[in-house]
Amino acid sequence: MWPDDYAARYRERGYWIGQTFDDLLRERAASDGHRVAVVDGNREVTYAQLRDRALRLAAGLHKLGVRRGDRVVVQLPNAAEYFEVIFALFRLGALPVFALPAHRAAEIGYFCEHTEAVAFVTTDVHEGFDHRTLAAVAGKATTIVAGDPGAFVGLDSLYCTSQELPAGPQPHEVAFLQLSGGSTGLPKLIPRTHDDYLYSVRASADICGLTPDSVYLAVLPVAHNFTMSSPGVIGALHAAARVVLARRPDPATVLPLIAVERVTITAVVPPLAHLWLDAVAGMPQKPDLSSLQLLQVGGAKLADPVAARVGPVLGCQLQQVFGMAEGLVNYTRLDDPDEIVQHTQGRPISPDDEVLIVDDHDQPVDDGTVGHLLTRGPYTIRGYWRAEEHNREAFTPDGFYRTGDLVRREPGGYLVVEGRAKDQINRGGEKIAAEEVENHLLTHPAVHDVAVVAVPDPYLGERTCAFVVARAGEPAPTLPVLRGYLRERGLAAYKIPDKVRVLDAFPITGVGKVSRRELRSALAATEKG
Ligand code: J2J
Repeated sequence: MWPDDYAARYRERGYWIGQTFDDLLRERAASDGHRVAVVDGNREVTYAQLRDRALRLAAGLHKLGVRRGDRVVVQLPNAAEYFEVIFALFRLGALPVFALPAHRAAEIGYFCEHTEAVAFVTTDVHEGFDHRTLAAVAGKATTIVAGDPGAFVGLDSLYCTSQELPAGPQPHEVAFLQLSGGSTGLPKLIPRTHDDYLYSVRASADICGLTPDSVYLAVLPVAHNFTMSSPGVIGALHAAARVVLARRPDPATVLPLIAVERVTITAVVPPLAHLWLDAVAGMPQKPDLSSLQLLQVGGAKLADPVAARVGPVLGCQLQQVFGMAEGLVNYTRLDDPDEIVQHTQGRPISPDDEVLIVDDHDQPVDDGTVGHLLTRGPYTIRGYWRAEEHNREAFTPDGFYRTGDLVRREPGGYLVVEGRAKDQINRGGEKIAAEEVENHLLTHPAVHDVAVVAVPDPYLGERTCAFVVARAGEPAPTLPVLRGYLRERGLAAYKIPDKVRVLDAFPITGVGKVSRRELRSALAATEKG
């Protein structure tokens, strides 16, 4: 948590206003109750209905034993229930732990165990996968299912007639646990408070020009920090705007939705922007995208040629967003010149976001020189949840978060992302911690040693390659064998390596570590050859 003098300053400057998520929805239901908050297919939920259903669900969850401070793993697709569940938990002061729909037994089991979750809320079948099977790894958590519950508790059965609820949480308390992209063996959890998160949401809504007439299309998973807060679905609710949910991100689903719902703003990762641009450019009859004002692109570096096509092909403005679930979010501004919008990843939200760019010895570098990005501020965490040892490495003694990103600063404080120092693969915006995948692969009998690295990819930006040293006397493991093995271990599909290369030994750096750089260039050389 923030030291007292910082907390006092953030309050004095009007960033932390003492609002909880429950306050936000209550205020919106009072001022804009009749307006539509969420559109999910044919279903429309008004602000008043959302508030009413969230309270009834809070009562049902309370009856089931969910209490203030308890953790609840939430894994839901882009559906209206998501909002009812999270606002019910916010009302109780129970902490949602935001899992992604792509997560499988390995991740869900870990989240439930590590957070000692009392409940696991998921869906029945989504994208061909039966999420109810994950109940097997939920441990002590009660499995609650939206849709057909099978043998488990049905979410529908929990909406009680309104009843007295105990006092809710305080604004300075942790509201939820968000997931870190991570670079270590096990995913880290990010504790965000009502005060700090809602500040970033309000400021983001302002920067992105949201008004009650805005229509925000949620394309990426709603629980991802970008979709949730930059300004995302919570920003839209803050602005009394309308959230439209896309069940899938493909052009065939999304383009008609934009036309019919008169969407004004949406957020995507670079490969999706690329896909939409190609789809629209190739259509003889252009879809009606006249309502779309702003396409936000973030999560991974946007290539210059793609950035240049957004305006001409989609007829809307581009905004680059460089953010992280740990806090700091940078935006290009709506009135910035094209030069800045197309070639930088924006500047921080807050005048009190402290940005340091340093060399390998933590010494500041000159503007224009690439260095490690460190940051501290009114909505950037000071430590991961229950991860004392890791926190000593991930934060400086004076509380700066080491983002692991390599950036350079341009005039006006605009940042350009130049690379990464952390052992992470950014596969089209989906983050993969190399060590997490390595630890799974090391349990395979034919694997003696392994290093997982990013390899460049024209579409996704990066893909994953596992370099493997085979165990003596064992047949060298192949890509299908290792992929099948990881799937069986219940690892999310996006973390499963795209390539495998078997080596006799690893190149070693001066300090005795496996040289990932040499592995990457060896792969680039063999691919060219
Ligand atoms: C290059 N790298 C980027 C960008 C994120 C808004 C937008 C994105 C996220 C997000 C988010 C990048 N160019 N434009 O939470 O609120 C890489 C960096 C960063 C990491 C964070 C938000 N935008 N990145 O992507 O927690 O490496 O958040 O440190 O998933 O993504 O990942 P994540």
